[in-house]
Amino acid sequence: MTELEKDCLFCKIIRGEIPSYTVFENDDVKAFLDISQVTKGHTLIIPKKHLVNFFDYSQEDAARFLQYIPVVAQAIKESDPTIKGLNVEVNNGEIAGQVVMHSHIHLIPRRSENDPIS
Ligand code: IU
Repeated sequence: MTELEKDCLFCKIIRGEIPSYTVFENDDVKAFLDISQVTKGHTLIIPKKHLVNFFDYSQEDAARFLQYIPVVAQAIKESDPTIKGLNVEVNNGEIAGQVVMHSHIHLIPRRSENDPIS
């Protein structure tokens, strides 16, 4: 394990050193509830490989990890009949609002036009 992986918050979540509520998990990715949910069910999908953001992805990484976005989106929608839609958001780089430097994709369920959304 590299020093980066040892100290990375989301690598610690993958290793189970920090608790999280898992929504979906396999050998490639983990999806878990965001600690500060914009709407109920706000989920983050992260690759188990430590990639900083999309600027770090090879084509193989993209094919391997991003295929799970619709899989998790469908699972979230099917889990709650009040969910009518879902935003998929990715912040790449500090200037774009990225705070945690381990790649993550936000899945934010939408139930009404008045849902708070950041
Ligand atoms: P951002 O795209 O890097 O800005 O999003 C980081 C997200 O990680 C943000 O929505 C936080 O609420 C979330 N998060 C978390 O789920 N658990 C944590 O321990 C920390 C941040 I720190």
